[in-house]
Amino acid sequence: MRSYVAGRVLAALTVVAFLVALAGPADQGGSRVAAQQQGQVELSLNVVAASNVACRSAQKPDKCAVSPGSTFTLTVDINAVPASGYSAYELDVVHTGLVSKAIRYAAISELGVTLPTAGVGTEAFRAGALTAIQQPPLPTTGYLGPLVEADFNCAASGTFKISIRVPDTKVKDANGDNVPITTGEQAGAKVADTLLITCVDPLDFDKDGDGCTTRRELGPDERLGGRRDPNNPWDFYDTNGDRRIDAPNDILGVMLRYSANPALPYDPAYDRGPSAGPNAWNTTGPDGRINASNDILSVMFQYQHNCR
Ligand SMILES: [Ca+2]
Ligand SMILES: [Ca+2]
Ligand SMILES: [Ca+2]
Repeated sequence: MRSYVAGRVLAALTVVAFLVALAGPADQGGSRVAAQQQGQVELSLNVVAASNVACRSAQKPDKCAVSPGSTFTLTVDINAVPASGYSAYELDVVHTGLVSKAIRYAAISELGVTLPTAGVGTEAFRAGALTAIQQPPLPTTGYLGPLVEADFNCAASGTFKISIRVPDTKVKDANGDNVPITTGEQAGAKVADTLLITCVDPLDFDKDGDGCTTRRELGPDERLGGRRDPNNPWDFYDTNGDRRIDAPNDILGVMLRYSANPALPYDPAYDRGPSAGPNAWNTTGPDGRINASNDILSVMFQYQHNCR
């Protein structure tokens, strides 16, 4: 029995070695346009929702806050694959400044042959799985969702970058050939996705990216950014990112783009939709027109509101 199991493991490693040998040169990369074409694999990083975590953007987080000293769980997800599916993957995830505590595979029956994970306790990890132990052509799967989970501790204060590194990350078709992975450039390296983790109290994190922390938005004083919604990015009328609302940049900027008689071209940064209430500044997203009631009045009501 033991030699049978050992034989199976060796066979798996042999197939993987064969697949890796087949890998050939890196994914050709290409422009954003090419990346959006069909037939590519899309991978992303996410953090499992928990009370000690807040992430910007519900669909695809790019920045998350985690309470200092607490643990969070990262997932590597596969979100899009070619119609013909895939037979194997190998992930190369770099997380400078953070040290993984545990790495687990998601229970996916179609990708049941998993490789031993590598990198626990270091600043990078590797994990891979395939559909079957046999010579190509391998069976394929169209599975979408989390592939791997990794636990981390936000021990230090600061902001840490996690990236899925390409070309060391590979996804294979039935013949063991690389399926192109959607990538972006980051500091000269190709990455399938990047996520920033800031070890800070989620209340002191600007979850919706409007310039005010969640603590400020939940506060009682609108002049300090309060009486707002920490999940509404449109309720602080800062048009230039300086985290306060003044006359020359914000109020004048909106007035000069008054749609009925514009002196400057339309820019969605200066536009808001109607207020969702109860206050004039609790506005919805751009509605394509800069008018008196939604826009000019709303920004004037926020004069000198300050989130610095
Ligand atoms: Ca905010
Ligand atoms: Ca807000
Ligand atoms: Ca408007």
